[in-house]
Amino acid sequence: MAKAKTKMGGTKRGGGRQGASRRRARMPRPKAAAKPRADAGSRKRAKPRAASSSKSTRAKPGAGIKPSTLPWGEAGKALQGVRILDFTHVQSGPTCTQLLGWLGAEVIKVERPGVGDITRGQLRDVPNADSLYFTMLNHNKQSITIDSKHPIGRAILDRLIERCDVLVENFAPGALERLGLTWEHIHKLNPRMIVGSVKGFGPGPYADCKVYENVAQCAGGSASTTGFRDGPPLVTGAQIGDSGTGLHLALGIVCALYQRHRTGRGQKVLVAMQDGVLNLCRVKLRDQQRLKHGPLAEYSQYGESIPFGSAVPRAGNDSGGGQPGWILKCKGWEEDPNAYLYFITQAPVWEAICDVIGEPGWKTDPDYATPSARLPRLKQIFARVEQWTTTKTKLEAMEILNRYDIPCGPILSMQELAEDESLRRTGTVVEVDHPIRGRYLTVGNPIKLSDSPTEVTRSPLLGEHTEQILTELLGYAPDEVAEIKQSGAVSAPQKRAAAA
Ligand code: CAO
Repeated sequence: MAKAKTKMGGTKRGGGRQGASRRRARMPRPKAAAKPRADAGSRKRAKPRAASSSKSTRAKPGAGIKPSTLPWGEAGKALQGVRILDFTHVQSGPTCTQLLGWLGAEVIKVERPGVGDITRGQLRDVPNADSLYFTMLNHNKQSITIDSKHPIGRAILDRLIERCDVLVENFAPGALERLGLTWEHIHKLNPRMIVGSVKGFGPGPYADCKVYENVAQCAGGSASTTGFRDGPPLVTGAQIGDSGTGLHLALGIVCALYQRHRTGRGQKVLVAMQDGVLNLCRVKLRDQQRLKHGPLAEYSQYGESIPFGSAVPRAGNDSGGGQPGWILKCKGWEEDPNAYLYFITQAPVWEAICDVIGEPGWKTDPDYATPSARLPRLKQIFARVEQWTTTKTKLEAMEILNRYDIPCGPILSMQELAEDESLRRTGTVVEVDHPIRGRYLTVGNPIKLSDSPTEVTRSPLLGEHTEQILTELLGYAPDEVAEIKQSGAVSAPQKRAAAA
């Protein structure tokens, strides 16, 4: 597999998840193929201690292990040894399992034969190649095709459940249970299994709804607080409903793995997209409560003497914190839709701001000298600052403002981010090779661990690892694999028809 290596911590070589999995693949096949490994998820697992013992609950997993003497970045990956059964599709679930894969987990993606994750074919830019939608969310995974509703497919899944540490799914509510994969069934097969789920809503009136990104943004409080006061609610480009929930789920899973060291048992981890979005909008729930005690003085509508209603209003480009900010035009704005800069009138650097924009008198003028005096005049102040920013490009302005620690941010386009050399150096933007689409650009792992460098490997082709997983991981003999293929449990319907 093509790898785009991303390093940090001063090392040039890493253990390599793929390498690790290849090494595992060469190990002799387990005798009694169906026998699960006893130490799923941890190579050397101490006997689980009774969770009720106060002594044991204080025990630190891994305490007593001597610090590795291997060079930084060469002591394996953070989640090495963790095997994920990945039932995810579209964006929220795949974000979670991709992240776990980047952190070193072995991720086995189960896909419907002949079809796969629906995003393989969505928004296709290259004929017959998996879409960027799919490739950019499914790095560092293997793909096995299984018809989960076929009895033999179900038997294969049971074997996988026995051998994995975590099952992750984001099916519609009830779909996993309809497949027969209830918590009771899974837990009976593998008491150590952690089951991570994304759903649109938590238990309650909407629990049965299917949910996509923008639905979650609307239901989680983001849309009602995004946009301009006199316009309709807006959704954001950041995928806080899907990717945001996937990130929350990944954290929950890692915590459950950690807790399992003490308890010896798995648990369910649920993140509802509405909850994930609301968590990201918590400052707006803060403001909702502040409203009871008076107007929100840092919102520009306060300065404009527009009364507040009973719910938090949309605040345009007002800064979310107590430091007033706004997006200002820069040189070239007439032609370039991204020639803008976010400018914050942070109180401690107010005097420097006055000097930079050429208004030294504002330093002592009682109408401008204090934050509270400025609040009713923010519109006028930003108009004056904009007179200055329109004489500079956004990067020139940033360079000057940074000299005085004046907080600001250029509005960077996707084109600029794609070409940004520093993001490529850190591995936040990486190029990956794909056998059908060729080289493409993707976002690498934004989480940098100094002892667990990330290697971004390309997304798998549909069913690319089916045979390998059946034989090497699940221990099926060649004649059994032939029978499985013949049964149609792992092949596309047209192949099944041909086989019949
Ligand atoms: N073999 C056989 N059947 C399979 C299969 C396989 N390998 N993989 C999936 N299926 C089946 C499921 O079992 C389900 O069957 P039933 O309807 O009979 O139970 C069926 O495929 C459809 O699954 P689904 O309902 O999850 O998919 P959908 O396209 O209808 O809905 C989505 C998609 C995302 C709306 C829904 O899955 C959902 O609400 N998920 C939870 C919230 C979520 O993650 N949303 C984010 C999506 S990204 O924007």
